[in-house]
Amino acid sequence: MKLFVANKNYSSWSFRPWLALRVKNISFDEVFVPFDMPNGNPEFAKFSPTNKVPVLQDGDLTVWESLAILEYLADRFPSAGLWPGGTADRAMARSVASEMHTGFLALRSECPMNMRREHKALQVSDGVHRDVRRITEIWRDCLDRSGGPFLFGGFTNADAMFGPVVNRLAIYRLSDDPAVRSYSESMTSLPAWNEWQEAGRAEPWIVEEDEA
Ligand SMILES: N[C@@H](CCC(=O)N[C@@H](CS)C(=O)NCC(=O)O)C(=O)O
Repeated sequence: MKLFVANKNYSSWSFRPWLALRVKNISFDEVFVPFDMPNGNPEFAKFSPTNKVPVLQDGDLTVWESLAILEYLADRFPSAGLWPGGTADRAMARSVASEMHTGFLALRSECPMNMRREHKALQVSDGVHRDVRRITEIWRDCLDRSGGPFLFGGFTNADAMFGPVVNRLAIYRLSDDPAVRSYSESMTSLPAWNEWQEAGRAEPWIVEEDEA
C-alpha cells in the first residue's frame, strides 16, 4: 500500500491519513512528492485524478480525498479502531470529521498549517474566531463525553481529521481554552506527530502563499 504525500511542513490534507496510518501501526510505503508552486507539480497527474494529494494506492485501487482514504482504511483494517465502537459515537465521529472536511473555510484560508512557524499571534477575521469557537465546542463536547485523551477516547479518524487544526490553533495562538490545551497536548505527544513535524521542519522549501 502506498500513500502519496507532499510537503510535511504545509500539506495539511496529506497529514491526516499519514497520521492515522502511523498511529495505528499500519504498514505502508510513503511516496513523497513536493509541491511546485505556483503552478502545481506536473508529477501529481501521474498518480492523482485530481492533481492533489493525498492519494492512496492499494494494489490496482486508487483512493483520493483524505476522508475517503480514512474511510477505506477503516474498512480495510477493521481491528485498528479507526472509528469508535458504538453506533452513536461512530455517527458523531463521522459528523465532526465531515464538518472538518467541508468547513472552517476562514481558518483554513487565513491560517495555513505550518510545522516550522514560531508560535505568534496573527490578526484574523471574525470568521476565524467563529470557526475557532465552533471547533472548541466540538472538542469540549467530545472530550466531556469520552473522557479523552482523544475525541472519542482512543485515537480515531476524527482525530486524524483535526490534526492540522491543532497545529493552526497553537501556532497562531488562537485559543487558550482548557479543552483545546488538553487535546493539543494529547495530539502533539504522539510519536507520529513528532515524526511528521520534525520531517516538516527539516524541509528546505518555502511556499510563500502558506506563510501567513
Ligand atoms: N479535498 C481534498 C483536498 C486535497 C488538497 O487540496 N491537497 C493539496 C495539498 S494539502 C494539494 O494537493 N495541492 C496541490 C495543488 O493544488 O496543486 C482532500 O481532502 O484530500
